[in-house]
Amino acid sequence: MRGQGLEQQKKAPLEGLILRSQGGFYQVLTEAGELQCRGRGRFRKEDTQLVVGDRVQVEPTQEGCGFITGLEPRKNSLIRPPVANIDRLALVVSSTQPAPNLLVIDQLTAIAARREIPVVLVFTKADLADTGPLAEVYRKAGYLVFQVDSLSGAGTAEAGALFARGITAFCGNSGAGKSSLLNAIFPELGLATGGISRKLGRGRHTTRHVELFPTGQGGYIADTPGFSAIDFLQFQRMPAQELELCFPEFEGHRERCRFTGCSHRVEKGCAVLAAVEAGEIPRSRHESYKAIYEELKTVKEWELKKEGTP
Ligand SMILES: Nc1nc2c(ncn2[C@@H]2O[C@H](COP(=O)(O)OP(=O)(O)OP(=O)(O)O)[C@@H](O)[C@H]2O)c(=O)[nH]1
Ligand SMILES: [Mg+2]
Ligand SMILES: [Zn+2]
Repeated sequence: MRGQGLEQQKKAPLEGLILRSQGGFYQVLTEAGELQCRGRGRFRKEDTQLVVGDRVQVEPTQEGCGFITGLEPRKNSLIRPPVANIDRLALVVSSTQPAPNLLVIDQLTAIAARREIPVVLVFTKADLADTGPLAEVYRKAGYLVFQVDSLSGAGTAEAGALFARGITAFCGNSGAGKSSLLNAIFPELGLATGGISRKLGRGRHTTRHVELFPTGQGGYIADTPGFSAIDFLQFQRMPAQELELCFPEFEGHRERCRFTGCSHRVEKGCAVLAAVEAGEIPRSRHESYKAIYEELKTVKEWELKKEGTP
């Protein structure tokens, strides 16, 4: 009897947070420290994919190891980067080298809005280009914006104060400066950056996989590999008529269009178009809206069904 009790005690599942996922192994932070885990049961199969940020139940086995046996419902999730339960998405955008692609930024802000994930924008390389005009567009659209020079550290403290708490996923093109920004804010991370990798001859995509790093102040940050625009166009579709809900600056205007079902592209009496003309809605944002709308309109029903969680 006593032996059985001990056995049960030993097997009592622990609550954990997936910090890293690589090659079928998950590094899970539990009250008993970090455990290297594999999935058990349905988590071994491809249909329930576990991602970084997942809250899970773990059965410890031998020293430092365990099995994942349960998954808590997700608050939210992204497919690329594959991460769950984030408090915000930080879009890291290079103001130059590489030049910013506003359409890509606006696609990402729309996807995040669709998934009810708050977005902040960080414009990097402020030492090389004037980030002011870009910052103005996105402040006007209602986003929180930071302008940083990660090499000198200018502007990074303000951003760091926000990122210290909660879970922040960083997202942006390869070379945008995600790892450099994180190193400026959290020097103890020592993340590899483009400059270093070129010396090692590894080429693009310095960051290889998603990983949560503790900030030391209760929060976590996820450095993610750079992406190409295709990744999210293919995987995260939405009906074109619902795109207007993903542009926060349309609110207060789109309700006042003359026709219900107005697509805010060409219609007479469109209050969104009027706001663009009046300079109240940034023109580049509206251009992106139209481009994404056209793209979404061509999506077939079976493709819409693909929208979902990993
Ligand atoms: N001048 C200047 N250079 C920067 C700044 N931020 C990053 N860089 C440089 O830009 C290059 C790319 O930076 P990374 O931090 O590796 O970019 P990344 O977004 O992490 O790239 P991936 O890991 O490939 O996705 C490096 O050579 C950095 O030194 C900045 O604020 N100013
Ligand atoms: Mg990187
Ligand atoms: Zn309209």
